[in-house]
Amino acid sequence: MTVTTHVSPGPSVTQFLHKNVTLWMTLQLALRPNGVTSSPSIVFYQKASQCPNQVLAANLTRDNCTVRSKVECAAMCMPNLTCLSFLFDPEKKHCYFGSEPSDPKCSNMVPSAGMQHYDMKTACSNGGILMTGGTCVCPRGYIGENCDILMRDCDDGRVKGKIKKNGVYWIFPKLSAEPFLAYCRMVDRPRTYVMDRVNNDVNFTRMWKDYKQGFGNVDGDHWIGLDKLHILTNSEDYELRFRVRLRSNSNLFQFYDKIGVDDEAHNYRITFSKDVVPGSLGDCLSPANGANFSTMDRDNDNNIGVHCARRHQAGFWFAGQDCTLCNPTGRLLQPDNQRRRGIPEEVFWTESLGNTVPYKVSAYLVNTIK
Ligand SMILES: [Ca+2]
Repeated sequence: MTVTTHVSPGPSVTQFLHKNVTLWMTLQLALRPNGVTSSPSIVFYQKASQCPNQVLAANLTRDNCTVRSKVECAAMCMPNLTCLSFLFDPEKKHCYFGSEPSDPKCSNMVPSAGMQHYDMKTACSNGGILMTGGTCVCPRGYIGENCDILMRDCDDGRVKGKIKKNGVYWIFPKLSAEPFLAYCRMVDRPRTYVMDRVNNDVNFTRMWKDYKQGFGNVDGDHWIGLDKLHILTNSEDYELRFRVRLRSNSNLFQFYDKIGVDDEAHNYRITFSKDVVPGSLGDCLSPANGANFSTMDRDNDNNIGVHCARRHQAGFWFAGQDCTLCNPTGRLLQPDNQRRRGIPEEVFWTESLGNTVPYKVSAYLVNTIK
């Protein structure tokens, strides 16, 4: 019998161990124990990361051989179809084989400071596909070695899940009761989109209910919804970034740090750091720091004589005598001459843009570097 074994955790094993996630062991058998040559097969074993310092309680068979390492235990477990897990006793150098894996809630396990427990990996969770090498290709939004967790936001998916492809993902922020869809751009500082207006095929002149729940196509023009924005901004520390694209295709940006959006009972009041650094786009929101959200059917602005949302045909954080310095959710007219028409309902940005009209508008959250 020729058994070639190698521990194959890859270069990031130290990182994994520090994070107490999973240790991978890859075994390759060139020859079956009965002497019959077969194509190499690979089985993967993993530590039950959800059950640290615990081992299987029952259904164990001890092998009396002395082994050098857990890799040898894995090599003995692998060809036995009833062996679904094993324990390695590093002190006595013995293997114990289990006919069951650890329960996800660790209910069939007992504490053990010394022994090490490994489960055979037979599949990936949540519809993930097991690839050669033991990695799982996870469905959108799922991350982790087994696709067993959903990413909290786009940044989480990029950093922990190593996801590089832009698109729509399920995210599950800390304070959310359920996962929801978000558009992610997986750039160096990943963006969780709040709104996108690039195709100009979705009407943004909408009522309270729509702005609350979100509308449009998550992979196209859309508004994520104020309830989700409230959950996101209370779950992590973010900067809110606005991007305006001009007809010339040049992009202009404005950032707002420490962004917070209150809940519906407080009219989705917006707050952010008072230290606003004017970007290439220019500051619009500063006069609205602390303002309520208003829509066509809800006048929550503090302008007594004017229903600002109706004036601007938009849903936004309007406040003060002038209602707003910009109107990113107004009517996107995209005129050929690139000039503002001068009507309150059109999309416009601040005086920093002069009469130049935005052609595309996006807003997204970027995680603050701690
Ligand atoms: Ca008013």
